[in-house]
Amino acid sequence: MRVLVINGPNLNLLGTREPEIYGDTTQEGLEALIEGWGESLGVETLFTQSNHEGEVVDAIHQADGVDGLIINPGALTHTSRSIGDAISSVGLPAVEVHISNIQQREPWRAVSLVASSCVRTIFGRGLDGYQDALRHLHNRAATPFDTVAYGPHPDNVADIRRPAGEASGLVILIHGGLWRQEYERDSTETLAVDLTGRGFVTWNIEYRRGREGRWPGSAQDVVSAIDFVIREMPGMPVAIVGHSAGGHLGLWAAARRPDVIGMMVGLAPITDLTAMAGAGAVGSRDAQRLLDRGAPATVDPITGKTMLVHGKEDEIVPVSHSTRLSTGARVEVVPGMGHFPMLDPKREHWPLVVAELGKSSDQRRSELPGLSTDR
Ligand code: CA2
Repeated sequence: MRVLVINGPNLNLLGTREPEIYGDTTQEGLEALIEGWGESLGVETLFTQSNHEGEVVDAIHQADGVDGLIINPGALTHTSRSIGDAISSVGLPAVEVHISNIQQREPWRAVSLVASSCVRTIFGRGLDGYQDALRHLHNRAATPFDTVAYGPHPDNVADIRRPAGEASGLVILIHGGLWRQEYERDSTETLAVDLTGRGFVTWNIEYRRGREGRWPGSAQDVVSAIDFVIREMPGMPVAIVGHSAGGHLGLWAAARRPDVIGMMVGLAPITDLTAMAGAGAVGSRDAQRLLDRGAPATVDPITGKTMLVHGKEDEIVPVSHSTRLSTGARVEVVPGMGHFPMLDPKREHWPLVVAELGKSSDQRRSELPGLSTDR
């Protein structure tokens, strides 16, 4: 796979000015980082940067022999119709990336004229946004999916991926990201692709975040997304896998639907908002906002049907969020692991999760009359 990375006006100044917004890595440094991220995914990366709108358009037209684009059009994002048209005209999947959080700066930056020509817009994640964009392009090439609306809000969507043969069960994935606007379902996509390859239908959900989300918005959407898919697939064994804040949402939602959820897996889940709010670390302010809006201080496992997997070295959500629930859940503490490797199906925790999901769907199929148990 080959991906062309296009950076627009002023991005050649990276690392020289406004480090509080754009960091201190130079354009050259950024391109070296992206090249390395590409190599670890088996994706070849090509680069171009221009301060001129017409040259950005030309670069898109000339993107021969590439399978996807990553584009940060700089301030042209907010003014250029021709860049969006050029992207649409070449018919390549393009991911729009912004280093800064364009939703939380001047109002004119929140408007993107290229977004509707792109398959995803990633913003406010710093340089990591480029890595996430590469991963998204890689995942979308690996397994086809459909995006389905489960409710009226633009964030009420989920990606469904279906296995080649008969499905052994349904896994609902809930991404994390502290209920913030800038973190979306691309983070759980690699797990969804892996599980689909193992015979599960996967339903990787989006939900309202930020001001419209948090509590109760995010939680209401998660329940709607679950109800929607189980109505569509009656009799299918159902499991939830939620990471971080998605673990919090999953544990809460699973407790609301205990008879339909066969297994709840929390990957580095947040289970105690009071502890998180008081820690004075990343996520404290976010947890406090949920508490202020009436979220329950703690979430509990559904006994006998919950597995919590947590890295001992988790730098965002301390392992105590899982170990405090070890009487009601199977808790696996993984030595030497942090918060984000939980999203990598190549890591050592994943076979444990896969085995648990398989066991629970086999058991569910044997309980449900009329469903064949042999696959
Ligand atoms: O956040 C982003 O990545 C932007 O696309 C960057 C553009 C800005 O106009 C967009 O609204 C958001 C500007 C790039 C300016 O880059 C500089 C880098 C270092 C020093 C000064 C400017």
